[in-house]
Amino acid sequence: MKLNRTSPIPLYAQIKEILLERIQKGEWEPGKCIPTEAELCESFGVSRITLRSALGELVAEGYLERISGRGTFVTEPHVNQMLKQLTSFTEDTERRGQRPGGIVLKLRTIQANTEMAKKLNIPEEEKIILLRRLRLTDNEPMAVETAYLPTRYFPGLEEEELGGRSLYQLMREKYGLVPTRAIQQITAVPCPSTEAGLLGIAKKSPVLHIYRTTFDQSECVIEEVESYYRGDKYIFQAELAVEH
Ligand code: 16G
Repeated sequence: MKLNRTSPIPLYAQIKEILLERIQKGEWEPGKCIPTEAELCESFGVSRITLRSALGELVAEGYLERISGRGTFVTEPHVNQMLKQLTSFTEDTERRGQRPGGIVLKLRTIQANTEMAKKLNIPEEEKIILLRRLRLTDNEPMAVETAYLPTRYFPGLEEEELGGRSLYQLMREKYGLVPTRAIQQITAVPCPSTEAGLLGIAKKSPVLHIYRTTFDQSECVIEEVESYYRGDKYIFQAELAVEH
Protein backbone atom coordinates (compact mmCIF):
# COMPACT_ATOMS: atom_id res chain seq x y z
CA MET A 1 0.00 0.00 0.00
CA LYS A 2 1.69 3.17 -1.17
CA LEU A 3 1.55 6.18 1.08
CA ASN A 4 3.24 9.39 0.05
CA ARG A 5 5.40 10.23 3.05
CA THR A 6 6.58 13.54 1.61
CA SER A 7 3.07 14.80 0.85
CA PRO A 8 1.61 17.66 2.92
CA ILE A 9 -1.50 15.46 3.33
CA PRO A 10 -1.14 13.72 6.72
CA LEU A 11 -0.66 9.97 6.63
CA TYR A 12 -3.90 9.27 8.50
CA ALA A 13 -5.85 11.26 5.88
CA GLN A 14 -4.20 9.30 3.05
CA ILE A 15 -5.08 6.03 4.77
CA LYS A 16 -8.64 7.20 5.31
CA GLU A 17 -8.97 7.92 1.57
CA ILE A 18 -7.60 4.49 0.63
CA LEU A 19 -9.96 2.72 3.04
CA LEU A 20 -12.91 4.83 1.92
CA GLU A 21 -12.22 3.88 -1.69
CA ARG A 22 -12.30 0.20 -0.74
CA ILE A 23 -15.67 0.69 0.91
CA GLN A 24 -17.10 2.77 -1.91
CA LYS A 25 -15.89 0.39 -4.62
CA GLY A 26 -17.45 -2.49 -2.72
CA GLU A 27 -14.10 -4.19 -2.20
CA TRP A 28 -15.06 -4.18 1.47
CA GLU A 29 -18.75 -5.02 1.50
CA PRO A 30 -21.39 -3.85 4.00
CA GLY A 31 -21.58 -6.18 6.97
CA LYS A 32 -18.02 -7.48 6.49
CA CYS A 33 -15.34 -7.31 9.16
CA ILE A 34 -12.27 -5.36 8.04
CA PRO A 35 -8.70 -6.56 8.81
CA THR A 36 -7.44 -6.05 12.35
CA GLU A 37 -5.58 -2.93 13.42
CA ALA A 38 -2.35 -4.90 13.63
CA GLU A 39 -2.76 -6.17 10.05
CA LEU A 40 -3.59 -2.72 8.71
CA CYS A 41 -0.68 -1.10 10.59
CA GLU A 42 1.64 -3.62 9.09
CA SER A 43 0.39 -3.30 5.54
CA PHE A 44 0.53 0.52 5.65
CA GLY A 45 3.73 0.62 7.70
CA VAL A 46 2.28 3.10 10.18
CA SER A 47 1.78 3.37 13.94
CA ARG A 48 -1.45 2.46 15.72
CA ILE A 49 -2.07 6.11 16.53
CA THR A 50 -2.02 7.05 12.84
CA LEU A 51 -4.23 4.14 11.86
CA ARG A 52 -6.70 4.83 14.67
CA SER A 53 -7.12 8.44 13.52
CA ALA A 54 -8.11 7.19 10.06
CA LEU A 55 -10.48 4.54 11.42
CA GLY A 56 -11.91 6.98 13.97
CA GLU A 57 -12.97 9.39 11.24
CA LEU A 58 -14.55 6.61 9.19
CA VAL A 59 -16.48 5.49 12.28
CA ALA A 60 -17.57 9.07 13.05
CA GLU A 61 -18.76 9.51 9.46
CA GLY A 62 -20.76 6.29 9.64
CA TYR A 63 -18.79 4.16 7.15
CA LEU A 64 -17.42 1.80 9.77
CA GLU A 65 -18.77 0.52 13.05
CA ARG A 66 -16.83 -0.90 15.98
CA ILE A 67 -18.44 -3.83 17.75
CA SER A 68 -16.65 -4.54 20.98
CA GLY A 69 -15.00 -7.92 21.16
CA ARG A 70 -15.75 -8.63 17.49
CA GLY A 71 -13.95 -6.07 15.36
CA THR A 72 -14.63 -3.23 12.94
CA PHE A 73 -17.35 -3.69 10.35
CA VAL A 74 -18.43 -1.91 7.17
CA THR A 75 -21.87 -0.39 7.73
CA GLU A 76 -24.81 -0.43 5.33
CA PRO A 77 -24.82 2.72 3.17
CA HIS A 78 -26.30 5.72 4.98
CA VAL A 79 -28.48 8.53 3.78
CA ASN A 80 -26.52 11.72 4.24
CA GLN A 81 -29.04 14.38 5.11
CA MET A 82 -27.78 17.98 5.13
CA LEU A 83 -29.12 20.17 7.91
CA LYS A 84 -29.28 23.35 5.94
CA GLN A 85 -32.49 23.71 3.99
CA LEU A 86 -36.01 23.00 5.12
CA THR A 87 -37.07 20.03 3.01
CA SER A 88 -39.57 17.21 3.22
CA PHE A 89 -39.01 13.47 3.27
CA THR A 90 -40.43 13.22 -0.26
CA GLU A 91 -38.15 15.92 -1.66
CA ASP A 92 -35.04 14.51 0.02
CA THR A 93 -35.73 10.98 -1.17
CA GLU A 94 -36.53 12.01 -4.75
CA ARG A 95 -33.43 14.21 -4.89
CA ARG A 96 -31.34 11.14 -4.16
CA GLY A 97 -33.00 9.31 -7.03
CA GLN A 98 -34.92 6.99 -4.73
CA ARG A 99 -38.62 6.32 -4.40
CA PRO A 100 -40.43 7.79 -1.39
CA GLY A 101 -43.33 5.90 0.09
CA GLY A 102 -45.44 5.86 3.19
CA ILE A 103 -48.00 3.99 5.19
CA VAL A 104 -50.53 5.93 7.25
CA LEU A 105 -50.68 4.34 10.68
CA LYS A 106 -53.01 6.88 12.26
CA LEU A 107 -54.93 9.87 10.95
CA ARG A 108 -57.50 11.37 13.25
CA THR A 109 -58.72 14.49 14.99
CA ILE A 110 -57.95 14.88 18.67
CA GLN A 111 -58.01 17.68 21.22
CA ALA A 112 -54.78 19.48 22.00
CA ASN A 113 -53.59 18.83 25.53
CA THR A 114 -51.88 21.60 27.50
CA GLU A 115 -48.41 20.75 26.26
CA MET A 116 -49.34 20.40 22.59
CA ALA A 117 -51.52 23.54 22.64
CA LYS A 118 -48.54 25.48 23.96
CA LYS A 119 -46.23 24.09 21.30
CA LEU A 120 -48.69 24.82 18.51
CA ASN A 121 -49.59 28.20 19.97
CA ILE A 122 -53.33 27.49 20.05
CA PRO A 123 -55.87 27.38 22.90
CA GLU A 124 -56.03 24.22 24.97
CA GLU A 125 -58.55 21.60 23.77
CA GLU A 126 -58.67 23.08 20.27
CA LYS A 127 -58.90 20.40 17.57
CA ILE A 128 -55.68 19.12 16.06
CA ILE A 129 -54.91 16.43 13.51
CA LEU A 130 -52.69 13.53 14.48
CA LEU A 131 -50.90 11.98 11.51
CA ARG A 132 -48.62 9.03 12.15
CA ARG A 133 -46.78 7.59 9.18
CA LEU A 134 -44.16 4.98 8.44
CA ARG A 135 -41.86 6.53 5.85
CA LEU A 136 -40.28 4.29 3.23
CA THR A 137 -37.41 4.63 0.78
CA ASP A 138 -37.50 2.16 -2.09
CA ASN A 139 -40.00 0.20 0.03
CA GLU A 140 -37.67 -0.01 3.01
CA PRO A 141 -38.85 1.48 6.35
CA MET A 142 -36.70 4.47 7.31
CA ALA A 143 -38.61 6.50 9.88
CA VAL A 144 -41.76 6.73 11.95
CA GLU A 145 -43.14 10.27 12.02
CA THR A 146 -45.97 11.54 14.19
CA ALA A 147 -47.17 15.00 13.20
CA TYR A 148 -49.61 17.22 15.08
CA LEU A 149 -51.27 19.90 12.96
CA PRO A 150 -53.81 22.56 14.00
CA THR A 151 -57.15 21.75 12.31
CA ARG A 152 -57.80 25.50 11.96
CA TYR A 153 -55.10 25.64 9.26
CA PHE A 154 -55.85 22.32 7.60
CA PRO A 155 -59.63 21.71 7.51
CA GLY A 156 -60.41 18.46 5.71
CA LEU A 157 -56.87 17.09 5.95
CA GLU A 158 -58.21 13.90 7.57
CA GLU A 159 -59.94 13.05 4.27
CA GLU A 160 -56.70 13.17 2.27
CA GLU A 161 -54.75 10.15 1.19
CA LEU A 162 -51.37 10.82 2.77
CA GLY A 163 -49.62 7.47 2.45
CA GLY A 164 -47.68 8.01 -0.73
CA ARG A 165 -48.13 11.75 -0.82
CA SER A 166 -46.13 14.71 0.42
CA LEU A 167 -47.67 16.58 3.34
CA TYR A 168 -45.59 19.69 2.57
CA GLN A 169 -46.79 19.72 -1.03
CA LEU A 170 -50.38 19.46 0.14
CA MET A 171 -49.84 22.29 2.64
CA ARG A 172 -48.58 24.52 -0.15
CA GLU A 173 -51.00 23.52 -2.89
CA LYS A 174 -54.28 23.02 -1.06
CA TYR A 175 -53.89 25.33 1.93
CA GLY A 176 -51.49 27.99 0.64
CA LEU A 177 -49.25 27.52 3.68
CA VAL A 178 -45.56 27.27 2.92
CA PRO A 179 -43.31 25.46 5.39
CA THR A 180 -40.71 28.22 5.67
CA ARG A 181 -38.65 27.68 8.80
CA ALA A 182 -38.22 24.90 11.32
CA ILE A 183 -36.48 24.26 14.59
CA GLN A 184 -35.20 20.74 14.90
CA GLN A 185 -33.79 18.88 17.85
CA ILE A 186 -32.00 15.56 17.44
CA THR A 187 -31.07 13.13 20.19
CA ALA A 188 -29.86 9.53 20.17
CA VAL A 189 -32.13 7.04 21.93
CA PRO A 190 -32.64 3.27 22.06
CA CYS A 191 -35.58 2.49 19.78
CA PRO A 192 -38.86 1.84 21.65
CA SER A 193 -40.35 -1.57 20.86
CA THR A 194 -43.37 -0.36 18.82
CA GLU A 195 -41.21 1.75 16.51
CA ALA A 196 -38.57 -1.01 16.29
CA GLY A 197 -41.26 -3.41 15.08
CA LEU A 198 -42.42 -0.94 12.44
CA LEU A 199 -38.87 -0.16 11.30
CA GLY A 200 -37.86 -3.82 11.21
CA ILE A 201 -34.89 -3.31 13.53
CA ALA A 202 -33.96 -4.85 16.87
CA LYS A 203 -35.59 -3.35 19.93
CA LYS A 204 -33.30 -0.76 21.58
CA SER A 205 -31.18 -0.28 18.43
CA PRO A 206 -29.84 3.27 18.32
CA VAL A 207 -32.22 5.64 16.54
CA LEU A 208 -32.38 9.39 16.08
CA HIS A 209 -35.25 10.93 17.97
CA ILE A 210 -36.19 14.16 16.24
CA TYR A 211 -38.55 16.95 17.19
CA ARG A 212 -39.39 19.49 14.52
CA THR A 213 -41.48 22.63 14.92
CA THR A 214 -42.34 24.10 11.53
CA PHE A 215 -43.47 27.65 10.83
CA ASP A 216 -45.24 28.97 7.73
CA GLN A 217 -44.61 32.19 5.81
CA SER A 218 -46.51 34.17 8.50
CA GLU A 219 -44.50 32.62 11.33
CA CYS A 220 -47.45 30.51 12.52
CA VAL A 221 -46.62 27.05 13.89
CA ILE A 222 -48.11 24.65 11.36
CA GLU A 223 -46.73 21.34 12.59
CA GLU A 224 -45.08 19.73 15.54
CA VAL A 225 -43.46 16.43 14.59
CA GLU A 226 -41.88 13.68 16.62
CA SER A 227 -39.89 11.19 14.57
CA TYR A 228 -37.69 8.15 14.97
CA TYR A 229 -35.11 7.81 12.20
CA ARG A 230 -33.03 4.68 11.80
CA GLY A 231 -29.56 5.24 13.22
CA ASP A 232 -28.10 2.61 10.90
CA LYS A 233 -29.37 4.49 7.86
CA TYR A 234 -29.16 8.20 8.55
CA ILE A 235 -26.38 10.71 8.99
CA PHE A 236 -27.47 14.27 9.66
CA GLN A 237 -24.70 16.51 8.44
CA ALA A 238 -24.32 20.22 9.12
CA GLU A 239 -21.90 22.69 7.61
CA LEU A 240 -20.37 24.98 10.21
CA ALA A 241 -18.59 28.26 9.62
CA VAL A 242 -16.95 30.75 11.97
CA GLU A 243 -18.88 33.94 12.65
CA HIS A 244 -17.52 37.08 10.99
C1 16G B 1 -39.67 15.41 7.04
C2 16G B 1 -39.80 16.06 8.41
C3 16G B 1 -41.21 16.05 8.92
C4 16G B 1 -42.19 16.50 7.88
C5 16G B 1 -42.03 15.69 6.62
C6 16G B 1 -42.94 16.08 5.50
C7 16G B 1 -37.64 15.47 9.51
C8 16G B 1 -36.98 14.91 10.69
N1 16G B 1 -38.97 15.48 9.44
O1 16G B 1 -39.67 14.04 7.13
O2 16G B 1 -41.27 16.90 10.03
O3 16G B 1 -43.51 16.38 8.36
O4 16G B 1 -40.70 15.83 6.16
O5 16G B 1 -42.69 15.16 4.48
O6 16G B 1 -36.96 15.88 8.62
P1 16G B 1 -43.61 14.93 3.22
O7 16G B 1 -43.88 16.29 2.62
O8 16G B 1 -42.83 14.04 2.34
O9 16G B 1 -44.89 14.30 3.69
